[in-house]
Amino acid sequence: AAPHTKSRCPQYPGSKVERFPVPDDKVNWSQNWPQYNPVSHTDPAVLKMPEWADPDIGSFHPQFNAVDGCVDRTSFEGSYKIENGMPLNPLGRTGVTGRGLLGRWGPNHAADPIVTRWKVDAKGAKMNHAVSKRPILQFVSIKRKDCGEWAIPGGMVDAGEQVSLTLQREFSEEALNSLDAPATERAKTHERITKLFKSSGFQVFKGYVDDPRNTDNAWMETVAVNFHDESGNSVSELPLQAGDDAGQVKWVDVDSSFPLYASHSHFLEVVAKERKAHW
Ligand code: RP5
Ligand code: MG
Ligand code: MG
Repeated sequence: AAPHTKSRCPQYPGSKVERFPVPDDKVNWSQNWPQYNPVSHTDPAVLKMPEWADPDIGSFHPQFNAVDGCVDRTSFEGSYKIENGMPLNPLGRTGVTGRGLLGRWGPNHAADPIVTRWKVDAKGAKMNHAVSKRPILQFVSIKRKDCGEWAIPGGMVDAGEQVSLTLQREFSEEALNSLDAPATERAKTHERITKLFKSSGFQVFKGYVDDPRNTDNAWMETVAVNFHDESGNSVSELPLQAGDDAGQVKWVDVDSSFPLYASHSHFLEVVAKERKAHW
């Protein structure tokens, strides 16, 4: 497969910054490339130092490749290199240095909850795909407000937060709009979905995400977990409502032709194969 691609998208998201074009054969840091001259970019929102962001390098000396206080700076991809005090993207060059829109130097940890059910007809019978003849899975997908792409309702692991909590919290915020719900309703929803999220789920992926926000010094990593509502009477019965960084939410048929944000399509392929569903 080609090395990270979305991490080399010509224009950096949310900006007018153009990445230094990196051809496939120059992505790997081991390729000597003296002409490489990437632009440095860190979004003003990050420089304002909200709680989810690190200070700029200089007086700031985080512990890379370690759990640094509440912030996990270890990478699922192994030990990453530090050059001039800055961590190097383990997948290679992206054409931009600095942090762009990402808060952390090095790995920025996220969690992706993939909530699925079987597609059924009016009588409740599983529906098979006309071509593959396999049953069709559906997953809860959100339309991201930042770029308008459909995606898994994932989000960043807060400092010190357990990934299992991030999975349920982000799903509740983005697909059930828990942030805007009154406390009583929020408690009810919490109770309804806790059973599904407490089931261990199927770990689909753990590692680097080919996210358009990645830079040479900051990148996304995730743990993607599939929670499957086999009988269709758990989350399937809850009304979906988009919230936080999600503009829309709906059940989407799992199918290779449906374009998704970052490497999310790859995660769904793994789920489809595991559940012997249509892909
Ligand atoms: C992707 O960005 C991850 O796979 C996850 O879905 C998402 C987390 O970022 P935000 O949704 O918080 O922007 O790389
Ligand atoms: Mg979120
Ligand atoms: Mg999100």
